Amino acid sequence: MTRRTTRRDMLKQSAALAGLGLLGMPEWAFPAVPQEATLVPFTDLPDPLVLERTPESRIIDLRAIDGMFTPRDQWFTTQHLGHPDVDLATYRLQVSGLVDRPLSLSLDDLRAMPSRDLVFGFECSGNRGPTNGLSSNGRWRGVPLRAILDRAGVKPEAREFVFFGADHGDAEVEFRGRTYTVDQQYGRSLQRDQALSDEPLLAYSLNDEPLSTHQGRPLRLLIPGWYGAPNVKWLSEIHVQEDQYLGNYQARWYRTLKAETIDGETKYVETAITKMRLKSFVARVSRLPDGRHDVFGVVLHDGSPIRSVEVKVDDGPWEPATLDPETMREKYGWKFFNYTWTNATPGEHTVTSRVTDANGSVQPTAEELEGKLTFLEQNSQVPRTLVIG
Ligand SMILES: Nc1nc2c(c(=O)[nH]1)N[C@H]1C(S)=C(S)[C@@H](COP(=O)(O)O)O[C@H]1N2
Ligand SMILES: [Mo]
Repeated sequence: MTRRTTRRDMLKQSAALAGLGLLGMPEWAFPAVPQEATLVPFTDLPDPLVLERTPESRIIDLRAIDGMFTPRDQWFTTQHLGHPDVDLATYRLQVSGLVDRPLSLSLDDLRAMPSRDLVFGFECSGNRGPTNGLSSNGRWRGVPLRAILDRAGVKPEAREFVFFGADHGDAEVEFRGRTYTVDQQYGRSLQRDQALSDEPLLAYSLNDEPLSTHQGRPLRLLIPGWYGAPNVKWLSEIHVQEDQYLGNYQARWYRTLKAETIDGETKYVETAITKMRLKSFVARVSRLPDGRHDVFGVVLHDGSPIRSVEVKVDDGPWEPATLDPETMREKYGWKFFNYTWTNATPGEHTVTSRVTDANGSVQPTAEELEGKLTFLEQNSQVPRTLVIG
């Protein structure tokens, strides 16, 4: 089942979005697409663009973003082992291993605990341009992980906190050139200081509705500022142990191999997929009635304050873009930016964005990322191509 998004659909959508613009926010008009604005098609996307939309996975169409929060039924979604059957009536979250009081919590038990909201947008670590549609933003609600662990009482020797989903299935384990296909449960782990920090959330709702099956009903782990993979869906067990957890989706499937130059010497390093690497991308370009063009885009990051977003047309200078103050209020949400392109000439152009954070990290170019051999964490600048008529 795939959904075709034709250019005509997109134009209809932009007209539908326009009504919202009439609410009028003088400095930041989002969506900055007035009624008469027309989308300029990207030539780096096939037309029509066919985005994967199966019952189990969904890639979002960035050109259709029409608000800060991605609606629950449009959130991007993916997983490795399909959707497990979870019976909500008999569901229990088990907390086991190195704890003083092992727990078995029903949904009612969880809902009776103090809850907290979290605005958090994330992307799959495999997300990349030009579609970049494995990303979304939402308002989640749930119980802080810390509260559950405090209730269980973590023993002093506990080092590793393993989070298992209810999903399992055949997966490949490679060892010295041989591959073993064995049944595996989806699992991810956190170290002690990460697990006991105040940040991780066990979420049961998204945008004020219970999680859908896609989002991990009834309960998922969320680690603000991190990539998608650690946000374990259909959470069924938290196992506390001393040894390092080496499951497939922790130790092998999700890692990055890259060359680093240390004291003039090239070293190859392997790192785990944790915090999101600073990324921005142009999501759409629309022609305004007065002939100017609006460049609208998105920033994804680990929650460090954003210093600036800049936009460049062809090989011109980097020009400052405007960050949307509403999205800037949320530490872990995605951020929107706008740039008004005033003197677009007919013909082919590229439009590129780059983001810089307060730590001085600058979104790299594709060339700067060449030393990264594996494809995850692809956060390079994406030059979008289009033709002005
Ligand atoms: N139990 C479980 N949780 C999982 C996965 C999975 O396969 N099983 N996939 C992870 C990956 S790789 C991503 S990108 C996110 C996707 O979350 P979403 O479907 O809510 O967008 O879920 C993560 N959590
Ligand atoms: Mo992912």
